[in-house]
Amino acid sequence: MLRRVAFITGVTGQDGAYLSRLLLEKGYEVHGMLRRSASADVDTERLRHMGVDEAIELHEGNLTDLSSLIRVISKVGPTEVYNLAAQSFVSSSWSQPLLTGQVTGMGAANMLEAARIAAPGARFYQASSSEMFGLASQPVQTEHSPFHPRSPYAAAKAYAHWMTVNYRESFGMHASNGILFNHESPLRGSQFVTRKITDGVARIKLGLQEKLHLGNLAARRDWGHARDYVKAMWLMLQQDAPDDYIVCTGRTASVRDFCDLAFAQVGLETDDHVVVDERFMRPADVDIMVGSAAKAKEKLGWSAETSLEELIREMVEADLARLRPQISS
Ligand code: NDP
Ligand code: GDR
Repeated sequence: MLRRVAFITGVTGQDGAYLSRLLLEKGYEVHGMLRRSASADVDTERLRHMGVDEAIELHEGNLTDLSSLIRVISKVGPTEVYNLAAQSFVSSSWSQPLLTGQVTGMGAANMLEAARIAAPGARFYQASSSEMFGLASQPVQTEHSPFHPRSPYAAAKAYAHWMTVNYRESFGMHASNGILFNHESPLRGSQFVTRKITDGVARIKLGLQEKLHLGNLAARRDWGHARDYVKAMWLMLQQDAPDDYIVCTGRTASVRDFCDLAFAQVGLETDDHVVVDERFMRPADVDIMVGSAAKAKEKLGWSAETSLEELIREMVEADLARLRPQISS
């Protein structure tokens, strides 16, 4: 049988956990990169939650250290490389703009170089982002819409995106960009607004907290489920030719709408609990983001399977289940 070996950077993040499980189910040998930290147990929590921590092999490395990338890729010999690692929190990209540039932008260039040198035949996936559209000049974003990044994070992702296109055109690499819109799950980091809301709703319901402090409630996003979106990543690398694809639901909702749905699930009201707090406002925000996944549907046969209501229900239930032991002990 054909050898199928995947190497995933950012394997300890939300998407890394879902993608690892998907690839293992498909019979892949899965390797991931782990950056050293003092809290290694916490780092692999999502992989444990998915039940895949024992099944994948982890290698130490860092996106900013090209030598580590070359060494690990040479050792693993991947047939597919998924570059998911990034400083991915938009808000932090204003307080750490240079680090964000080095990891999210230059880190992707390091990965392209490492793959070109150490695994030239491997197919390459770059985690591009809808944030690149930023101050959008068109109501619905397509693969042809112009970029207007609104944060150091988005500017770094735009560089990584064009480097991926450039390596495809310059060296004939099978390198594709997945321009993914916001996607969430119970494994979403708790700083991101959706998980902050579902965690807050669960805490308030269980009497562990009274108020939820949020920033811009009017911001609108196109929110899908990470479980659906990692399927699109894999499909991109199964195509004969590399290309760039938007992955989204096509539906937009505001942060306020998300709150209303999440609070309603536990019989509570947004207005009784949410406090608008200047600390969570951004120097520049993306006011509205919605895309068209028509190309992904046509070429990859992909479309989002989980509705916003289903996503919110799953996230609130997971946070309630996680927190309940705290009130009974
Ligand atoms: P997470 O923030 O959950 O995960 C980021 C991962 O990158 C973690 O594994 C983290 O490791 C790792 N990482 C950070 N810095 C480095 C570094 N210097 N070297 C090596 N690894 C590093 O992100 P998501 O899973 O949500 O997203 C995956 C990718 O997709 C990211 O590139 C993100 O920018 C992009 N994206 C995400 C979208 C979304 O809505 N989720 C939408 C569009 C794009 P550690 O665990 O040690 O912190
Ligand atoms: P985003 O996600 O910036 O879209 O980036 P985030 O959930 O952080 O913000 C979404 C919107 O909600 C508003 N908001 C708040 N955001 C946070 N984090 N905390 C708050 O309290 C709050 N209140 C309101 C924000 O202003 C914003 O408008 C995510 C990341 O996963 C990126 O890596 C990815 O590229 C993009 O999605 C697509």
